[in-house]
Amino acid sequence: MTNSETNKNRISVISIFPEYLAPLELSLIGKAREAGLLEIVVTDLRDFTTDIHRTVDDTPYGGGAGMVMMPTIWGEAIDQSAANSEAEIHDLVILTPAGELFTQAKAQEMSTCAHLIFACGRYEGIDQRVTDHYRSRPEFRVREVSIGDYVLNGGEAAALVMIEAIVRLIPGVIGNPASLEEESHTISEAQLPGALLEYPTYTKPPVWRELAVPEVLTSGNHGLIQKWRREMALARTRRIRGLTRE
Ligand code: JFE
Repeated sequence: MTNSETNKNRISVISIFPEYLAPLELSLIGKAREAGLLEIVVTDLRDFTTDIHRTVDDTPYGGGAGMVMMPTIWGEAIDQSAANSEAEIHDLVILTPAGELFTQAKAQEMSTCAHLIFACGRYEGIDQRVTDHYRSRPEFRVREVSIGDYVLNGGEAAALVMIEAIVRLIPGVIGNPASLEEESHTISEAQLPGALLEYPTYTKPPVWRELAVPEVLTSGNHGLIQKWRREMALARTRRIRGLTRE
């Protein structure tokens, strides 16, 4: 049983920079929250510190540059986030450049989770025992996730990217169901190794800076348009992704 058929989806985000998550109030995600389709709870990791300096990091065992986030503080924050949710399973997402790559297929899967918890680290990341501990608890599913092969300063921007990709797939969130339906071809193809890129799109005016809209699109011949779009998608896919298909 998936959550979207029963409860409201909850997303928790834990960070030392909760203000970084302010965009979650805006646009599509903000409207989904207002409509009661989705609950987003942003927590300041420093609320779980116990010392006067509100310390969340310490030097790495074994030496090396930078600081590592302490498992004690993260454990308290994640436990509270789970305790405040009615979900039976908590999907803990730990952002890291060393994680499995986030894809459309994973966004689709995560859009059915009752309670997603995003752990946004900073510095050199979070003590590995946080991942290992929650993997040993049956009420948690733990994934270490990367949004791409480049290094960010922390997990917050990666969490924003993932949440945007996930939330638009929750039933009822997108205002225009046709745009998701049309995309369903793309979604199923995006999961295949030979994914097809989108064809180019045009709107008015018919000529702009001496560039005309391709004639086929104004022909009214829908069969020809479909064939042209598929050919453009294939050509673009070969050119950009270097794939040889069909
Ligand atoms: C954190 C950092 C050098 C981490 C752990 C927490 N796709 C993606 N790129 N970067 C991240 C995700 C990411 C996510 C969380 C993060 C980066 N950093 C910085 C720097 C090595 C690291 O290894 C801290």
